[in-house]
Amino acid sequence: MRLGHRVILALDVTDPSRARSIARAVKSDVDAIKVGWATLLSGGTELIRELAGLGYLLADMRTAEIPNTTRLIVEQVAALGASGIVTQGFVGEDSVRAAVDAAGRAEVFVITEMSHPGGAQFTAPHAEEMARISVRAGAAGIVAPATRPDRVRALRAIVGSRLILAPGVGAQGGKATDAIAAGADAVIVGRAIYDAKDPAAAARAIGDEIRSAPK
Ligand code: NUP
Repeated sequence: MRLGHRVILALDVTDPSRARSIARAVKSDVDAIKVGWATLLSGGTELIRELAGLGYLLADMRTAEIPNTTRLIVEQVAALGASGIVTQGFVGEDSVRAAVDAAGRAEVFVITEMSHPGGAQFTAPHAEEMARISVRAGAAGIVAPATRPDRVRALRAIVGSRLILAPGVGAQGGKATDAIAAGADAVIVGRAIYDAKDPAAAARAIGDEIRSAPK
């Protein structure tokens, strides 16, 4: 993933025509567009292929499966044209390795500690181990919580130069500049962009805020 704006749009929009128009409007102000199950189930694989044609598509199908099923899912997602694929770290090293192997040229990002309050219950106590697994398995990077910048900082110490993508900015209460200052390479932002009156302007504002933050 090449990062310029350091902003990734989470396009969790279940009206396919709205998803299409937001993606087109915002694509030059973000580094990637992330889609998950809600967008896939509402717009179908046709929409996913179309979005993949616009630029870097990060498919957040969040495989939490045994290695063989992980492989089958990741192969399908890669075939839709995704440049990046998100998988869960808590499934263990064998499943993470299966995702990396099946992804081919697509990059794999591993969720470590999740950004919502429940993420502190079970994922936080094991996030460091998940980060280590991600590095060993050859993942491109990890997903870590913008809602807890101190945790981003702790995980940065483990993953070295691998990418850290941080969701939880805006609607979940995190601040983009705090996450970046703590060591995130980019923030993942959904509602604060796609629910804005002008999604492109909202994306630009977050990118500008990151660019103008003191280093
Ligand atoms: O820990 C995570 N937290 C999180 O919010 C891992 C994620 N993949 N996400 C995703 O980031 C979530 O599913 C959504 O697509 C996006 C955040 O959206 P929003 O809270 O900015 O609307």
